Amino acid sequence: MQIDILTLFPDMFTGPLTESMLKRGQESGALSLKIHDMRAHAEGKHRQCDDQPYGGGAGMLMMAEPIVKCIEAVSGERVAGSKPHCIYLSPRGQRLTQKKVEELAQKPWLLLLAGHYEGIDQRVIDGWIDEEISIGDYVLTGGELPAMVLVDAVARHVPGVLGKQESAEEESFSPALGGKKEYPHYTRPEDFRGMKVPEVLLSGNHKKIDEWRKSQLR
Ligand code: 4FV
Repeated sequence: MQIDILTLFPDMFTGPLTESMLKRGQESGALSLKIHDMRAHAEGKHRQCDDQPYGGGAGMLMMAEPIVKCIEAVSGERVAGSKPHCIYLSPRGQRLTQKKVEELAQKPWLLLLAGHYEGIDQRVIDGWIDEEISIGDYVLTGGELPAMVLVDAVARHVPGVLGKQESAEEESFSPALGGKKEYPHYTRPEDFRGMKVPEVLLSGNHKKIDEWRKSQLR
């Protein structure tokens, strides 16, 4: 899977997308993450990317041109005919769920647009965005963190990203658990400061362990 992220703050992605699972996913070639600075596509010596909202109101808006020029530059990078599935992260979007995550993980190419300030010119959404997605009903300073959340959640379902010992199968919200929140987990030591591991988990009786785990789903 290829994921292109459009942002005015490319340095924000160093760290979250370059460690652990996402790092391994890129090294294995299963995942290709590219960060694009939209300011590089802005006109004029000041490379202006934001301006005042028509109709007045507080704050600034991201202008359409730098965004669209960046989308077109990125979309044009691959074989003709194939285009990325374009997502704008915004509080007005549909809520990101595990179901949506697994749907997006089937796509070969995603383009994530991270807005800033009060948002972006609506004409970009109307003309170039396939869907708006929200990570929750609260307002952030930018779409960068939501983009990272989406990349992390989706990448786990891309074959070759999770190592063998890691599984996205039996976990919260997964079909394997009927979409429920997963059961409690324990590891060594058996006795941690007097707090014991439930006996059934030490029994080796996998039927009883499964029954107990089913009883603990939320
Ligand atoms: C957001 C969210 C979010 C709104 C204005 C960025 C901010 C600023 N995105 N889920 N919640 N975005 O708060 O996705 O441009």
